[in-house]
Amino acid sequence: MAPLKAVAVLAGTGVSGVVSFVEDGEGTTVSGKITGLVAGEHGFHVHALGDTTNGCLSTGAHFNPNNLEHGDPSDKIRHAGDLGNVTAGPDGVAEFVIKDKQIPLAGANSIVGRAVVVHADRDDLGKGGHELSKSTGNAGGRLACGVIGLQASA
Ligand SMILES: [Cu+2]
Ligand SMILES: [Zn+2]
Repeated sequence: MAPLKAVAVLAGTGVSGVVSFVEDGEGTTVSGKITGLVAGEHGFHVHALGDTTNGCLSTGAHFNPNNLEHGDPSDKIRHAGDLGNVTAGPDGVAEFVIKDKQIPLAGANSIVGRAVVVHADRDDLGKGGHELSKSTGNAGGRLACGVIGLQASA
């Protein structure tokens, strides 16, 4: 089977980027570049809905097909959409490659048609002790988002 490919073009106020997804037999590789960020870590998730009619607010909560609490991507207890943080350098650019096994591009838990969101603040990965830690990682506002759509496979 040829790898499946998808892409999301992120748009927001002053923040933009492109995030690519490639699924092969090993899982999904997420690679991207986001510009216009404040230097430092920013929560990065797949949200449940591909609805941007009200900007990134209408993309819903973190994609969570197994009804678990928010966590670190390496945790057993996590939302499927929990991809941790991306880190922007002093130039405001985050470039990253993330490998994950919970975000397929086909099948019952496919992320195609959902959205990827980058946040204002660091995701505490469920461990911050804040009232929002176990739901959102207390990652703050939604800076930019994009709907994940299929791309021609390689
Ligand atoms: Cu999010
Ligand atoms: Zn989450």
